[in-house]
Amino acid sequence: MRIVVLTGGIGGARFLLGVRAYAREVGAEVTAVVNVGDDLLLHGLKVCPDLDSVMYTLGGGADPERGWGRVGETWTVKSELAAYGAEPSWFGLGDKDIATHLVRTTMLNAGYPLSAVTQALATRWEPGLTMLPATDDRLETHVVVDGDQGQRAIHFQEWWVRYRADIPTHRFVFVGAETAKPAPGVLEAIGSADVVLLAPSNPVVSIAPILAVPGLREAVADGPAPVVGVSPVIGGAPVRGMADRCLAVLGVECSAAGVGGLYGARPAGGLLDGWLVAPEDEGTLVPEVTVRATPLRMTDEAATVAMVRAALELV
Ligand code: GDP
Ligand code: FO1
Ligand code: CA
Repeated sequence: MRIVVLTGGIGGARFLLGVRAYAREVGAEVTAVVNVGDDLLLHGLKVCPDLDSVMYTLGGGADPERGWGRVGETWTVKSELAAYGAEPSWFGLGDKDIATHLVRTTMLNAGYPLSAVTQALATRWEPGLTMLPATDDRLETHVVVDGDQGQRAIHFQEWWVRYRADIPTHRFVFVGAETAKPAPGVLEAIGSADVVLLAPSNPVVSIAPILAVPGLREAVADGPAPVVGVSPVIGGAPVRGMADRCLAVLGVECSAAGVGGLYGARPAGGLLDGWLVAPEDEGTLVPEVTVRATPLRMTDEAATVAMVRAALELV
């Protein structure tokens, strides 16, 4: 059995812990197609937050409280940069994390594509599944906000971390998406999958940038595998993070029905065959999609495995 998961960072990484455990039980192969829209170049270093959240979480090196970055992190470089007045001061790289970015940036500068670099980094962390960036090409989420002289676009991280998604916002732009190509192996994985799962990731800034890579949405929507999504919204609120603010920008209700409707039904040109919602959202309707309610809080691996099983039983 082959399972493909489209995923962002923290929520997706926790879901993948359950997918990996399930896959080990039944002998399945897992491929995670990971968002790169959050990526940024900082102090000359290429930082890939969602890839790193997945890699550190599956490799047992993630900080469980923060969700991003390394456990037992120290911040010497950050405070030295601050002493120089180096900007941006609103985004901090940990010392251990910086080693990852140094290796990644060195390899990228030597000409290796991000997918090859990701594979190389993963030899240390042994995530137990194949991690593929959605694309090797530059694809960055920018956010169009109100500025002093009309609208301006800022990087997603500035919007998310500096402004906490709490400024007048018009839209998201996936810079580079038009000419991006799916990374090697992505279309093949989707085309030979037995099931495609949409992790309970942020639909607007984690899943949408993956689907914005030309050919990728089509591969999922028109592919042979059934597609099941897991709601990141429970009882009208994201479990953590600011997906509510992202959905508001699109004018989509922050609810399991809202997110399910945003993905849409495959027969209606959308993505979903099945949609898993929490018991709090029992009765959610998404036209032409099989909806089932089951506990969706990823409190531990067993709870997450149960979610994965429920997702697979849906199709
Ligand atoms: P990010 O890239 O680090 O922001 O992480 P993702 O996009 O992969 O996941 C963020 C989403 O995960 C948020 O919208 C949360 O609501 C969702 N999430 C986090 N924990 C849980 C959980 O236990 N259950 C469910 N259903 N969703 C969760
Ligand atoms: N999030 C913050 O809120 N503040 C930070 O200073 C910060 C630094 C950071 C460094 C590396 C990394 O991989 C992630 C980091 N994050 C930080 C998390 C990240 O900004 C976002 O949560 C994600 O991009 C949204 O998925
Ligand atoms: Ca993300």
